[in-house]
Amino acid sequence: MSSPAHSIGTVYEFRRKAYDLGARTHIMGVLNVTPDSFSDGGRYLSVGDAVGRGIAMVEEGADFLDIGGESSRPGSDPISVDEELRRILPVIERLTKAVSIPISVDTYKAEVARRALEAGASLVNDISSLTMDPMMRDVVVERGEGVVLMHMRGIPKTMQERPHYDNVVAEIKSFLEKQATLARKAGIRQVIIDPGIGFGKTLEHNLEILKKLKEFCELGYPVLVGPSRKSFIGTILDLPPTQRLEGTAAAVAVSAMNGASIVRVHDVREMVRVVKIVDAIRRHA
Ligand code: HH2
Repeated sequence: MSSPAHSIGTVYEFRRKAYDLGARTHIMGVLNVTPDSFSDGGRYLSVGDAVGRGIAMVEEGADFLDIGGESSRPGSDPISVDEELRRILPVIERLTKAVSIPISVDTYKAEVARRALEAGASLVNDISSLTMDPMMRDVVVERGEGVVLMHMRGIPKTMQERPHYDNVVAEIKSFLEKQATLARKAGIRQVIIDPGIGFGKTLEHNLEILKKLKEFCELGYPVLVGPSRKSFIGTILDLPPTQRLEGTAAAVAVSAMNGASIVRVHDVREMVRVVKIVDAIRRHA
């Protein structure tokens, strides 16, 4: 019997270019066009500033850009489809013309995803793993080039209220396997999975996920991880989001060493350097 890794493969295609996601650790640059994201909220509110930051991240070495219009930090409230589109569409339209790398849209709303894909985005990054909007699967099948399925316990408003798992890695792994199988059966060929650092997880849960990341890779899908500047780093170091660069670097290094195909980060220039070193060590015979 062939292993899942064999049947799925690591070479995906976006914007007519092949990406061997198993060959090295890829960098996804975060671009939040929001007033309230936990670490870069309010910084890229004008279209010009957001597009400029996107182009800068490509110059710094990003392989993907992830554009979000709604913060999903713990305790955050949803915004309307219209407001989310107003924030992200002009940025996606301009960035798809300005850069050649694939752009993903960070949304769980099918209508937002549909419009973003029409505007030139390739990938949908759905923090709900296609569970929050029943139309999302069809939108990705019809117009998308792939999907990121992320695990979240509950919803952002309440997800950090005493999250509990009997076995955090096994439970998340089995959820992601189920959602990925459903997505593939629906016709989504390019599936990426993400254990969802900080989404309904305690400090201990996040540490266990990063330490045992290889277990998620066993499912055969490329694994994406987003530890960047998150609160587990702040808790350990007692530092605010603006001072979590080294903590992020440590978490990114461990993720890369443990098999992540993509790391989702704010500090692109620095994390490109971190994963280059880790990948060189990994490849060393
Ligand atoms: N984390 C955040 C948002 N989207 N998507 C994936 N696939 N994985 C993640 O870990 C992830 C994500 C939260 O980080 P950020 O976008 O910086 O903050 P905010 O949600 O406040 O905009």
